[in-house]
Amino acid sequence: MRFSFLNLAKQALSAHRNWPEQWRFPETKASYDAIIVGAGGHGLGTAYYLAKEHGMRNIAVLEKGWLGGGNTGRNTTIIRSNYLWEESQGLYEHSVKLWETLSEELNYNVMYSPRGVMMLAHTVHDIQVFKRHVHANRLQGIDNEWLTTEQAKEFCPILNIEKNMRYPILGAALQRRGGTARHDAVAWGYARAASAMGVDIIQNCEVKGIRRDANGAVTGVETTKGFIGTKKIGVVAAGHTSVIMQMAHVRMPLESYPLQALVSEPIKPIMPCVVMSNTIHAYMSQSDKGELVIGAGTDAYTSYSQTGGLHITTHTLDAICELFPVARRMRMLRNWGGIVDVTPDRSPILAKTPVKGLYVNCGWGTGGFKATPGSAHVFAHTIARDEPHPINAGFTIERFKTGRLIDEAAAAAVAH
Ligand code: FAD
Ligand code: PYC
Repeated sequence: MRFSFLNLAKQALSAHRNWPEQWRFPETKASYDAIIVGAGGHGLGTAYYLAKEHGMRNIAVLEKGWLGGGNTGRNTTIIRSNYLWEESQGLYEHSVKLWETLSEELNYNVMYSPRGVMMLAHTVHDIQVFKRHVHANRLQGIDNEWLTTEQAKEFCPILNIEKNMRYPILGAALQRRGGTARHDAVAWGYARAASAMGVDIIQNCEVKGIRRDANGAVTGVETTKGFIGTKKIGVVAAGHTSVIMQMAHVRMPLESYPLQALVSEPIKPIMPCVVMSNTIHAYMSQSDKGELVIGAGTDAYTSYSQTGGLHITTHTLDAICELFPVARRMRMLRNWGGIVDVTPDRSPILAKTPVKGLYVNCGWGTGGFKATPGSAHVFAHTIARDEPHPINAGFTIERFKTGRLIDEAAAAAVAH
């Protein structure tokens, strides 16, 4: 189905059970060369690069809800590549470089804004960890620098640097090329460009089963719109990966948690950058619409709820009011949650699986938005060539058996 507002509206209406068959089940082909499960930024981007760089045009992206309605449309859009280990630096830096030219590439303004991401240190441990990251990044040619407390205040004048705070600010790590983008624009930009190359994007189409032949290779997916055949399936369904992989009897090292965020009423610009504090569980930036965008840590319990505990938000707002006293009289406009899937080493899985024809892209936890273009680019390579791109070669499922982990718990920058 081609990408147009009329077709999208038809698909949305087709969810209604009383519509005639031809409306409820708009044209899906009987089979595709590849099927991507999940129309978030990573899934749509994968379809785009499969079509553009690997000449695979007979592809479908299947989405149980609506395009970009998962974490892609629910996140706080922080982009950065200041991770610790070489594997992660390679992956996230690849992504930041693609962000820099993505609007031109897609002819769609994704509003990438490299306004700087500053991570606050409140303890001696924080200082040591962040300085280690600064050095590790600079050795790889990735920008990251250490700021004193006063320099941090100069970079973000609304920051409270009083010494009598609960957790005084002792310094900060700053990645100037880090920043933000517009979440739904990424999804729509990739969707439009993929569709123009012939990719089918099918909403209201939930994958309920994975069929395999006698040798174990995939042969297609059972969906709410019927069976669709394919020899290649890419699962890109953040938060729900374990459920889908279980359909092929693959057990994943993942846990799903709610993660939430909120925005204030819109105000004139007061904040020039992104500020994050893992230690006190809060981060903030200001959107181009003027809202203060505030994020919390994950809930303490696994769940598939897209809301999250209220006590988590109130804890975060306490921290925000202490860090930015100017926010104390602001009102909240709306809050929401998403479901993130988290691996034991807080790094993603981006790989082939033990099942022939089944590929998985998951485990981004609280931090996969920044990775959208880079992840999609190397995942498309992995699916098309049936082997990983050098950039994602280390992000296997097997590392949880061999012990060759990529521990990025400290770089996650959001409380887990
Ligand atoms: P999604 O956008 O979630 O797409 C997956 C899709 O799969 C969904 O649309 C879902 O409906 C679909 N699906 C699920 N099951 C099925 C099925 N059975 N059949 C068909 N479709 C299915 N990351 C950052 O880098 N920076 C941030 O600032 C940041 N902030 C965040 C704040 C919050 C509150 C949250 C929740 C997340 C945040 N993240 C952030 C993480 C980031 O949002 C995700 O890692 C990223 O968006 C994942 O993209 P995706 O395309 O893999 O998943
Ligand atoms: O990974 O930078 C990040 C992030 C910020 C907020 C949520 N995730």
